[in-house]
Amino acid sequence: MNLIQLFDVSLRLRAAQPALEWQGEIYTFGEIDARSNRLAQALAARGVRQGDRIAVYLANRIEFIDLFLATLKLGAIFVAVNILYRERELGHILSDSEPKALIAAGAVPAAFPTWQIDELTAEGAALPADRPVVIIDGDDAASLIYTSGTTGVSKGAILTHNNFAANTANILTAWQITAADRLLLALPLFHVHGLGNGIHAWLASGLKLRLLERFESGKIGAELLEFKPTLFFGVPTMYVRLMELEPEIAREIGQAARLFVCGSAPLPAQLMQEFEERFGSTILERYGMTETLMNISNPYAGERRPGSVGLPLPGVSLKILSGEGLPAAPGETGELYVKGPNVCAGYWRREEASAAAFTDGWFRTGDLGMREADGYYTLQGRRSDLIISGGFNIYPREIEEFLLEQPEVAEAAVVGMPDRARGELPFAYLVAQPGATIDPAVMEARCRAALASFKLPRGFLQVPALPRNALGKVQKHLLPR
Ligand code: MLC
Ligand code: AMP
Repeated sequence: MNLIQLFDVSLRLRAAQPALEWQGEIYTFGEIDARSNRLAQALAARGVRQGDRIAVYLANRIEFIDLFLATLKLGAIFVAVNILYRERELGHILSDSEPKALIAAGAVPAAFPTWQIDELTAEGAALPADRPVVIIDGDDAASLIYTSGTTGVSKGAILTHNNFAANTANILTAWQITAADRLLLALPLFHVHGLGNGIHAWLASGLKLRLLERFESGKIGAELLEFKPTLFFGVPTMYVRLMELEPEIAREIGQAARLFVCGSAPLPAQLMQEFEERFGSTILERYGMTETLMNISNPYAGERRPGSVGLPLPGVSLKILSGEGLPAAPGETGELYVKGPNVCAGYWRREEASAAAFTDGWFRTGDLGMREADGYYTLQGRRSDLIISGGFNIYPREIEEFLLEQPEVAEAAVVGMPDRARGELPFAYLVAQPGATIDPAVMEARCRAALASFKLPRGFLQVPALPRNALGKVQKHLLPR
């Protein structure tokens, strides 16, 4: 089955029902279907064909959804790009995925053929709302989402229609999502949390969605009070921000809601407890990855265990291998491997990296964890030095490489510092070239211009040398945090 066939339970069967609230307007599922049909016609008129990549550099807005559906309807591949990316990061994705075009609103920080979304929408308005006739198989690629995996450069995880369909079916059943739900979505749509869970759960269940351009802590309380969602998906930082709401407001929001789901980074057990006291609702934590979509979730009915991510989702196989590559005993820490219909088809045009990511058909997550005797899984960190800040992944190596390009820098090591709200924040230790001095303000300005804002190191400390082991490898764990 392809995703459009899955979404037709809403797009066609609930055509007259309200589907989406966006900036005060209400759109029916039939309108969502028609808008994306027209946009698909406009894309086809510009030469987009099945298998082409369409890169999308947009903040959350209704046209993001139109483009996603239009791309799928043409059998093309949706390349979602983080709107916070700058020239360097965007340039890499464009040269790697070779899209037919980059679709944006306004100027983009890349020299690449760009189509303006407003022009495309206007072109589509003059075209019939007929759905393109294309045969799309479940194993066809639906989307490329860029991530660095456990090591190395950013690579496009190939997510097929079947991957997303399996994930959607799983979360609908696991979290009992139905057409009666109301979802307030403030997550960015360019990641699998917002797209694969938020948008797909909406279209496959027929629930009512209110989409926000982004999560703003000063406005979220009013949105929650007004829309009264039954369902909310967030990263831990969002729950930290929600704790700033007044107790009476929190209680009212909690009474209207049926379920708060949290993922993309560890949810501190204490935050879960404080949230429960304030909102009267127990957050359900789950664990996923770009390459695998959702793997493990606390149960809807049953114990939502603080500090644990719960039990494997239907069809998802998990194993934990200890340091020696042997199956870990209950309570023993090891690396998590995943197999199932949710796991991506590999990395776009990177056979070596794809082969390295799988061992005997099992995807190597790079996450460390253990299984308790009763089957609950607990995550305990990562094999790589990946930093997660506000739910956004940061690969220290990418920042280090940029810092090493600076003429006054001889050595660089970026580590994650603990942060109450964002989980971690990047921090740079630098060794200067002989005779040079490092000016933190200059470093900050250069990083700000070249990197997405969440990657900006919160400090640049010049040190005489980096701690290294006998083999010369930097021992990051010895750097003060
Ligand atoms: C954050 N910023 C944004 C933004 N989100 N800018 C534009 N659009 C957005 N959507 C920028 C801000 O400008 C600011 O930059 C900095 O990030 C912090 O923003 P803030 O306003 O101070 O917000 P804060 O309260 O810290 O909350 C940040 C946040 C954001 C939680 C809203 O980090 C966020 O949306 N995170 C979600 C990430 C996500 O979806 N991850 C899922 C990956 S998939 P400056 O320059 O002012 O500092 C995955 C798999 C899985 O991991 O399991 O789900
Ligand atoms: P991404 O590559 O952006 O999809 O991020 C995936 C990573 O986020 C995983 O490999 C985990 O390290 C982390 N992650 C996701 N959910 C959780 C969770 N509930 N607890 C801890 N880490 C998580």
